[in-house]
Amino acid sequence: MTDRIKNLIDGEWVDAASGMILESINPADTSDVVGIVPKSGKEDVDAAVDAARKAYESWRLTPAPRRGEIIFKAAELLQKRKQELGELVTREMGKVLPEGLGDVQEAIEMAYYMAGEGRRLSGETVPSELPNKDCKSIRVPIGVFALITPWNFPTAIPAWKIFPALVSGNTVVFKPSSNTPVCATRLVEILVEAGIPKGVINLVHGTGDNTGEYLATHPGIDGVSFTGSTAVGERLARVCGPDREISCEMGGKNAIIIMDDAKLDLAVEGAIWGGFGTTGQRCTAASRVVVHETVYDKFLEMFTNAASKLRLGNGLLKTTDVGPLINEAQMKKVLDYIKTGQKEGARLVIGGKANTEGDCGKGYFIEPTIFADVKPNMRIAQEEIFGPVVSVIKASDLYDAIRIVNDIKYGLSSSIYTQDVNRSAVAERELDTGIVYINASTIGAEIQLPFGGTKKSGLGHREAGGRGGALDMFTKWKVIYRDYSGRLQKAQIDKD
Ligand code: UN1
Repeated sequence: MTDRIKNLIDGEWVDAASGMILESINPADTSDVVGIVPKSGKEDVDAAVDAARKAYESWRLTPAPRRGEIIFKAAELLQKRKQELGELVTREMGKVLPEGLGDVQEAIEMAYYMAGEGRRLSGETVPSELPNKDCKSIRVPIGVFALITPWNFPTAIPAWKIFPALVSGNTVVFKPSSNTPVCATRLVEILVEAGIPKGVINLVHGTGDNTGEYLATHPGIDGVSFTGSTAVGERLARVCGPDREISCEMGGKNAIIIMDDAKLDLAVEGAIWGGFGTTGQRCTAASRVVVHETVYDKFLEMFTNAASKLRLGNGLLKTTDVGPLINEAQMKKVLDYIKTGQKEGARLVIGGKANTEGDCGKGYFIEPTIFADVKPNMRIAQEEIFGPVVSVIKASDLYDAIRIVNDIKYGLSSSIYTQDVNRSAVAERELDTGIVYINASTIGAEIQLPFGGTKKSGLGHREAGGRGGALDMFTKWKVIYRDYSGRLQKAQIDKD
């Protein structure tokens, strides 16, 4: 069944003013059209921004606990519909069903967490230097936010942005990826059902270069939160200029270090999950594995053996371990990187080609691919591929491994497998990434802690929860001094 999707503008579900449309296609079976969605243009974005501006005046004054209650209701609705929404994630994006359900679960967790923030959003009260005077800092909303999200977490990443933006008192114009518009629409429908007032969230479908960039640079927008490639994020930051808030969560080239004392079985499982989970299409994917030379051959043999058992297919089937790539362009990009790796002299040990056998011929499938003897400076070891391709690199000791992991333009996540507490402490201190895992893979961040990276992996504020997380993205600080002495008191001057 094909869903006929609309934009949501000022509480009304509407088509694009131009009547233009886009199709959302199931990447595991390209004959399955998941949705037909509006291809929005300037007029649609203008109307959405206007609606959000109007709604901001009452939403910012709605008590935060009340805003949180709507989000709590949305969490309950997401929970109730988890199965149906998880299946939709798999159908529209391709990841295997347990991961489709995990995508929805991440949104549920974020919704509960941010609903609670409605009763915190805490600032500080501190004593004043002067008598009969008090001082406090409070968080205030920023205004109207443009939220631009990718396709690899079609429910979770929108939830990471929408819930904290709304609980903080901002209103929103949401432009999801044109690859996963139906998942995005379901999430917005749930917020409507949960009682979000009209205009507080507006949804415009369309492509990044037209709709997304026009929205981000719109004069009625006060802040932008974007997740996607480093190239697009940096471009947006440039075109947006300095007069609006912008945070971008961008690329990664994450690495697992495997030391000679690691539990190899566990490390292999972590490398498989990090490298081939979500078909390698996570910004946290473990696309490099840096292995201590004494266990290098053994690890490579075990890793290759485990990868050879992975079954490609439609993610809705229980027998599938690895789903498709999102679209033809992405498939071509990954195949080009595989060719580049071969030309650079890396040793292809498994995979390396598209799979068009049987039902795989209906979609965009590439065999899980491992390159061995990769040199750290090769392009396949430096650039984000966003596909099921892992580079295995040899290291002589812990410091050599850390140097290899850090010697890259990205800094999102990293991991080390070791049984030695001292080595893990050194790695924790030295790895220059926003997230470090010990004896776990590079994927699977939890929502109650800040998410994001160093260097070209992130710009602006971190996402998700906790101190230093999304509330910093979606609020600004205001400091209030109240003097009830009834006389002029001069800070710094009235001091004997
Ligand atoms: C992403 O790939 O863009 O830590 C986000 C993880 C997930 C989020 C990934 N919780 O892998």
